[in-house]
Amino acid sequence: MGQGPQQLQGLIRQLVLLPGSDATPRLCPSRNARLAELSIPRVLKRLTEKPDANDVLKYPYEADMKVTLGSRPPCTKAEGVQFWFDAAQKGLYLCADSQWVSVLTAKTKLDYVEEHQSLHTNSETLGIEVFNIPGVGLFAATANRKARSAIYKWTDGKFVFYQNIATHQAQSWRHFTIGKKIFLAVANFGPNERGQEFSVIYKWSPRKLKFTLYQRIATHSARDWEAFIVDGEHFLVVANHREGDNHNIDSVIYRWNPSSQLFEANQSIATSGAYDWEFFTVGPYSFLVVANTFNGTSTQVHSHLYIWLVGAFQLFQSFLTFGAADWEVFHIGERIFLAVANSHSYDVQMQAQNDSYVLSSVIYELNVTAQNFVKFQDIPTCSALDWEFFSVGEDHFLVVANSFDGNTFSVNSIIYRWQGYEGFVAVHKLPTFGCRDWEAFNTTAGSYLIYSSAKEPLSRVLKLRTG
Ligand SMILES: [Ca+2]
Ligand SMILES: [Ca+2]
Ligand SMILES: [Ca+2]
Repeated sequence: MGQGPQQLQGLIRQLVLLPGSDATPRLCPSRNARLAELSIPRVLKRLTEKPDANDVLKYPYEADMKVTLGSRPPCTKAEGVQFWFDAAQKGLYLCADSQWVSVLTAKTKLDYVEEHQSLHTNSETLGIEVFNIPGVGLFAATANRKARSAIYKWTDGKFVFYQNIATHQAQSWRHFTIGKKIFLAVANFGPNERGQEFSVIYKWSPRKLKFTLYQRIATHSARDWEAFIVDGEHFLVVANHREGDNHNIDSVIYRWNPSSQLFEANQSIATSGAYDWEFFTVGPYSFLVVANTFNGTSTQVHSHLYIWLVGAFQLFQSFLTFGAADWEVFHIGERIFLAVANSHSYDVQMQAQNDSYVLSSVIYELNVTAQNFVKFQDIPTCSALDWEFFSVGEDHFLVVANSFDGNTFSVNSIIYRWQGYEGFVAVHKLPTFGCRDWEAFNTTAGSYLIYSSAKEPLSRVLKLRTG
């Protein structure tokens, strides 16, 4: 690979490059050089996989194929098959009928992140919800520990303060819509000034251009709201964490009553220190999964997955979890995964041996034949509180909120990249402090991540560098 930096001719199998030994950084010494280095072996890997019947890879690709790396060579009726890999654009072209035809167009690749904005918040922030109001803009609602939580509006490429809302140890916000109505529900962990515990649904007023109080719902140390639709009906479910010292209480599903225009209790589900609900569908089936954190003596409890059958959610599968704080569902192609964030292994009886924050969080995959989720991958985490899945081009990523290792809140959160049969592989470390929640979002200017800190009044927006 050392010779001729502009043009290299050879057989395609000679192009399988070892990481770091690749000449493309010298071909295009730009700050994007690493991208070329990343993408060549991937492109070639696909090339060497079994060819699709209907694509150009049916050509015999060992014997007579020539690859040119570098600037565009002439495309003539040369003998054999001629490819050109455009290292700058990361595209692979085939010479056919005297024309270069794109074979594998370069896809957007992630070159990781850069600091974009330090968002100073009212107080420490737990959950962050990013949402769009059509015709108005992009917003972020932060669930702040102290007396009020804030809503920010994306203005000139940054989040700018927009509205304060009185909350009580707010844990998370959930945005949802019903028809044209736009709502935002907050999970209040603490009681109000009069000792009453309520979580509150706010509605966007198109006239005032603000969120205004819509409905209060009695909750118990609420951690999370999830909004979803089943059979055309709108629902909300709250994660009731505990009532006094009792963690084994009901969480409640509420159904939107179109006549009263209010949410009404519809089904109660027994939970143990419920922390998070996640709704998803698989084909015609609707599922709801709860993260159970603690039963009063142990964090080693089952978290349960429910399926909607004949008008109610019924137990479908149970997972042993360790202080489960978040479930994240995501799709990669046809495959469906569920990731749990395990935050703490603790058991009153085995306290000394067993109190740990450094433990595995688990990714499960739906096995359609067996009709259940099976363990796909263990990922070591440090008191994981959130998983966020996002995609860049054709690549898929998970970022984990690592919050605590038993000694310090200064721990790295990690981005993992989907690498097919290798599963998720750690590709990038991000120093975080008491990291609580990650959200991915897009604007016309690019893709971003935002994360909150439950330990300092500072959230950060990161811009994804893509090439
Ligand atoms: Ca949730
Ligand atoms: Ca999540
Ligand atoms: Ca999140």
